[in-house]
Amino acid sequence: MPSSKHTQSVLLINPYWRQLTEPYEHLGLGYLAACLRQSGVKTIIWDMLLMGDKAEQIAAKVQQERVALIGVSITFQQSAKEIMAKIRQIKRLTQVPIVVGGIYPTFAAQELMTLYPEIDFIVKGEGEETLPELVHTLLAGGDVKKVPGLFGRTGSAIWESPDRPSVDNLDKLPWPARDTLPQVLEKTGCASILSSRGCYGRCTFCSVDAFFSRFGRKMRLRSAGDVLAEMEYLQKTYGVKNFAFNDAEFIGSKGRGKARAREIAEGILARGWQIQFSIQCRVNDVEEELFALLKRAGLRKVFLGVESGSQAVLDRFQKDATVEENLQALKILSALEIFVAMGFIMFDDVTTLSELAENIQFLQKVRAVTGNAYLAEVDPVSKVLPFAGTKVEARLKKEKRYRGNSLDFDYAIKDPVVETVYRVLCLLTNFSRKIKAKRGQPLYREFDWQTGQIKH
Ligand code: B12
Ligand SMILES: C[S@@+](CC[C@H](N)C(=O)[O-])C[C@H]1O[C@@H](n2cnc3c(N)ncnc32)[C@H](O)[C@@H]1O
Ligand code: SF4
Repeated sequence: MPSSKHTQSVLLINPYWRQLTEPYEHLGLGYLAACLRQSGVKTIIWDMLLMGDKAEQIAAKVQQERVALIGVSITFQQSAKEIMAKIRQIKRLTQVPIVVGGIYPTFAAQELMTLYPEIDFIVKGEGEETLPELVHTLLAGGDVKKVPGLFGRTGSAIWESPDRPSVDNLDKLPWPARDTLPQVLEKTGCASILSSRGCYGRCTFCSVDAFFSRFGRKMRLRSAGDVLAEMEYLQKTYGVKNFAFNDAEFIGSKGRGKARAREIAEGILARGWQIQFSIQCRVNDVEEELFALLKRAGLRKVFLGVESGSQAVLDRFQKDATVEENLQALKILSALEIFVAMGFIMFDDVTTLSELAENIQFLQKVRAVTGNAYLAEVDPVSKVLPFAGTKVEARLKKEKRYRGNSLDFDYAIKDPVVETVYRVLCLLTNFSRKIKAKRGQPLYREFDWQTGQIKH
């Protein structure tokens, strides 16, 4: 596209969701912007939390920048209803074609397009190749049905083009655009970075596995060299000192994954960088020697998928981990003084009273063996959410126990006594959270990037 003030552009929106109060970098949109710009398309990122969430503000930008296509990301299924109401307003004011993408829209495309005529396209899977091809086809007046990786509509009919395989070699992708980084850094002190895509696990509740397995290899890793080069760029260009690795599974497979994690840690140490970083990983990734090395390199916080203190539940979730491995990982991380936030799912649709008791005993044991100083609190009312595309969703639907639609779903726990326990716990937890909020106390312990200490 020739560049002039009359050039048409694409506006990528990270929508507002009332549950998210802290800004973060939307790396998905950063990657899409980098690819669009590489293909010559002027691209603007609009983060509603940072720039404003009024449809009128967006409509004004659309007019000012001659926007030809609006792209909206739906990252969290629970936020979709709120976002769709906003999309409706934006469409009414602008009449510009709207494309939606993300893990949730990929699996709920038919439903979303049927309920919301405001959506013109949904990109299935990763958008780095599909979105630029869609934009160029639209601008050239070509046949969009020939673009792989899309849902679209012609009149009242919804069509779907074939899936597009994901980009296999992640090192070939441009690094994500960092338009919002200065503002995010000012507010949080931390930049995000993505060193892999997908996960080698197969948990029944997880939409990461469902999404990435569908379009290519379950898990892809960037090379350590490419990751270190991006980290260096972020330090030199933006003064970044704290990195949140966004990977759902930072370590990866036993052989290559662990070797790469080691290479990244050694690379940081060899360069003498004084940085801090956080990761997410599985319990069976946690080995003392590797994590001691990562700690020396700056690892301060781990989000760990513990999920349950009952082996029967771990097996039901296809977690491929044991209660013993859970305890062992927590012990190692606590001994290394690395802060841990546990992914813990207290309830699912078939939780029994004895499984609940096992969870409580397990959490007591965790406190005893770790000393508790480096652990965030567990949410007592966490419940499996049947996200679109997951095995849990498919089963609940098959058993006709899934209520509502993907924008507003619910299910009852089979055992009525457990269901009652869950409801009472919800009331008590909400009450105690309100009191904490009134007193200005944080709901959970958190690692504070600025001070390097745990906030109570
Ligand atoms: C980092 C992260 C966060 C960060 C930041 C979010 C972010 N977007 O960066 C924070 C900490 C805020 C966060 C919070 C939560 N998260 Co989170 N998070 C992630 C994680 C691990 C990585 C996100 C990421 O960087 N992806 C990488 C980029 C490249 O991918 P992407 O954004 O999906 O974009 C690509 C495609 O989807 C597509 N695409 C996306 N948008 C668009 C838009 C258009 C127009 C197009 C064309 C294409 C397109 O193209 C992009 C490029 O390939 C994901 C898991 C995952 N791997 O995706 C979970 C994930 C998104 N989180 C999840 C959840 C549930 C949460 C929480 C709600 C959990 C909780 N109960 O607290 C909270 C949020 C609310 C709260 N109360 O705090 C779920 C969402 C499930 C669902 N289907 O709804 C996920 C998928 C994890 C999971 N295991 O299921 N999260
Ligand atoms: C990225 S994983 C955590 C790190 C690592 N991949 C693991 O699983 O050990 C994300 C966490 O979010 C939670 N989670 C994901 N999908 C969920 C769902 N459908 N319902 C409830 N919790 C969910 C789980 O606790 C899970 O451990
Ligand atoms: S290990 Fe974590 S990211 Fe992987 S499938 Fe399980 S919950 Fe999802």
